[in-house]
Amino acid sequence: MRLPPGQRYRNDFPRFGLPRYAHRFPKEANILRLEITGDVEVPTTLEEAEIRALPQIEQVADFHCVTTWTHRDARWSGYRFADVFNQLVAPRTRPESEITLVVFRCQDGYRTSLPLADLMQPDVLLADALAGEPLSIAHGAPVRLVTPAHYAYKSPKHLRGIEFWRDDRNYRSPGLKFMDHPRARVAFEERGRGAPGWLYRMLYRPLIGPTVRRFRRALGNR
Ligand SMILES: Nc1nc2c(c(=O)[nH]1)N[C@H]1C(S)=C(S)[C@@H](COP(=O)(O)O)O[C@H]1N2
Ligand SMILES: [Mo]
Repeated sequence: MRLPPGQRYRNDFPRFGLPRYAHRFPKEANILRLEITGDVEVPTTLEEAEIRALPQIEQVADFHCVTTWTHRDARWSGYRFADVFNQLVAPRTRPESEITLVVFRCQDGYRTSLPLADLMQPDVLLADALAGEPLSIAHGAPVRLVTPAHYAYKSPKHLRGIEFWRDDRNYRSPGLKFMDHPRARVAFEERGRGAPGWLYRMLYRPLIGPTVRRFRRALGNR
């Protein structure tokens, strides 16, 4: 598999993210449950049994952080986002409102969004296992999104809720606007909004080492 523009392989799979999330951990890492809100008929909670009744998918894919590191061949298992939407959510959305934007809320306070159309691709999973083991705290317990065609900041960990909206008026990104591309597709090097790919590479690369160490230390002190 060819490495996308500006990416480099790393041998390990570090715990990573915006520095401010290094010291925040999920409160309910063992409970599989998702709050569904937004432009839906009535807000609902998807319980573990409902989610586990969906077809189980296993998938191997490279994992691309926007700061330019790539972890090769991550083996995820879980459920297709499209199955979750079609079988569990769509029947509960308001018929007059067409959903275009999905917002993910995490137990550590992180959030991100993607267009619904991007999430309906068959490689987008709600993953609850990595390399055959239940997700660790480091990698997103109890459940995370995995979307290999997008930079990993669009793969939220420790999911708590998913919001389905007609437009983007209820979403504000957790970082600077400059850092958040609405789609963030790896193949098109959509690292952020407003600046060319090479500039993000140059700004982000020096942050990898310190960020990996900060996240590792925080996990060790937990
Ligand atoms: N809840 C949550 N999800 C998150 C983040 C975070 O800080 N908190 N960081 C994002 C970023 S920038 C990256 S690169 C990946 C890192 O995933 P990993 O810790 O499993 O390597 O998670 C993404 N999802
Ligand atoms: Mo990232």
